[in-house]
Amino acid sequence: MIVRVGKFKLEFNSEIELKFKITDTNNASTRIGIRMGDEDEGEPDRGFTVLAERVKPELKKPPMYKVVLLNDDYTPMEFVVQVLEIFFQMNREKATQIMLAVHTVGKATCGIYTRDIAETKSDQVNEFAQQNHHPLVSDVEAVEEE
Ligand code: TYC
Repeated sequence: MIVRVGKFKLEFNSEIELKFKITDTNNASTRIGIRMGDEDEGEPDRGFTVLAERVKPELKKPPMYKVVLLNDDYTPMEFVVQVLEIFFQMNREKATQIMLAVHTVGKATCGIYTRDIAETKSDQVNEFAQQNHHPLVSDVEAVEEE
């Protein structure tokens, strides 16, 4: 069997089966390769060496965004609680707690999502408030990366 890899031609007298077990620990992965002496570079032919190298994971976590609810003087508390129940799947107790945090502190986070989901949720809340003639506004803020 002849296998060409770039400028190399690998010739095997009989088929060789190579089996690799790659164990992923701590989100790191291992890259396995085969290195052969490059005779063009004056390296002797010593068969091949198996190399194993730990590499960083290629997938990065996506940046996350908070949907933040802002206080105002006119939106009824009951309406804010309903918004939190409908758009953020909170139960009444949690929704009341977040509504009161907004009322006393000025703003509070209702949920953390990827960018598209955060923007959609915020738009839905703002549209729902307008349809019901309340000045309630939510906004999207980037979560600081570690
Ligand atoms: N401050 C409002 C009131 O006293 C209640 C309120 C809470 C409004 C949270 C907006 O995001 C808000 N009726």
